[in-house]
Amino acid sequence: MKADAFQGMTGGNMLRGMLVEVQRRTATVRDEAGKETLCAYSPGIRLGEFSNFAVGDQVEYYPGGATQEPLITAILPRTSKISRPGPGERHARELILAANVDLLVVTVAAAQPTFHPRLLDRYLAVAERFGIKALICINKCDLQPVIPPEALYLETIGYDRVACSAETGEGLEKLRVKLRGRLAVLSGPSGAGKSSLIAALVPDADPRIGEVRESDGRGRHTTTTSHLYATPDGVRIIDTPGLRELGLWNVQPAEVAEMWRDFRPYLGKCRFTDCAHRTEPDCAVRAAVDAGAIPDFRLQSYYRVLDTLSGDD
Ligand SMILES: Nc1nc2c(ncn2[C@@H]2O[C@H](COP(=O)(O)OP(=O)(O)OP(=O)(O)O)[C@@H](O)[C@H]2O)c(=O)[nH]1
Ligand SMILES: [Mg+2]
Ligand SMILES: [Zn+2]
Repeated sequence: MKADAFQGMTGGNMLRGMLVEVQRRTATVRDEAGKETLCAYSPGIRLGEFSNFAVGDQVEYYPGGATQEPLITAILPRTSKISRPGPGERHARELILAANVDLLVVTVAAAQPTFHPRLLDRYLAVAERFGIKALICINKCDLQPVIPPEALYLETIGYDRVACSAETGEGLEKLRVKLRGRLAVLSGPSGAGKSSLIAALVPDADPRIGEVRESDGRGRHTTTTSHLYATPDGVRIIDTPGLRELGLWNVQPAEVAEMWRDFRPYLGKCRFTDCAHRTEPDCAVRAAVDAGAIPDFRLQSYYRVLDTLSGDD
């Protein structure tokens, strides 16, 4: 359909809104006032570099009329994205999981599932890769109130943190203040309590919440699609599935080291320019670890991500 023909049909009555949920044939658009409209995609739309429609995308849409169903007609440029590899051969295509977010809330549990610093580091690296500010959210502090030393260290290198409990409500007000005025995405392993936090923060939200399996203490991948929730007081937050594949593929080892912000002062100072900071002699990063300037867990979590890239994990 030609653009002007479409304009004629809709009377030029186009609106702007943000995608709150994306399905194969339809997407839900939310306008400024909070009104949601289920729209089909305009057949003529070309996604090109946008790859796919994603939660958080700003779109133009026609809200529907007597002869025409609601239709999304255009997608507007993104300020940011987070993505994962798409299905198929060598993950050639990227799949955008959320667009235009300006805060990545790395959500982990203080216990159940067990706290692993390498998971925190992995998600922080994702934020670094996509140039999005990160906030560490340690949930389930009702089960384990002591802040892990690794999280204390991460604060010293500039990562903001909040400890909270979706169960008791502790720390939620602090979290709410940090979320206000932003478009945030909750990311982190399955079972950390992302959906539970949404349910506690957003009135009327009713996300699915799943038990942590008793047998292995892991989450059950309860959330399967991303969804954007909003409150009247300016909190906009996207719930996502706990995805391992998030963000860190199709990158070179040298790029991975850049995502460890405490490594940066030492990069380029190793004897070998292509140093992977493993066993090479005169490695400035390992020297910094040996000297206690960087804790060992950071090196271990960096190795873990490198191993994942080469398929050993
Ligand atoms: N004790 C305690 N349990 C919690 C807390 N937050 C969530 N849970 C429980 O943890 C389990 C997993 O919660 P979900 O909110 O489904 O976790 P999720 O991060 O959304 O998991 P996925 O959707 O699978 O990625 C549920 O049994 C929740 O009741 C908390 O603060 N304290
Ligand atoms: Mg969930
Ligand atoms: Zn090195």
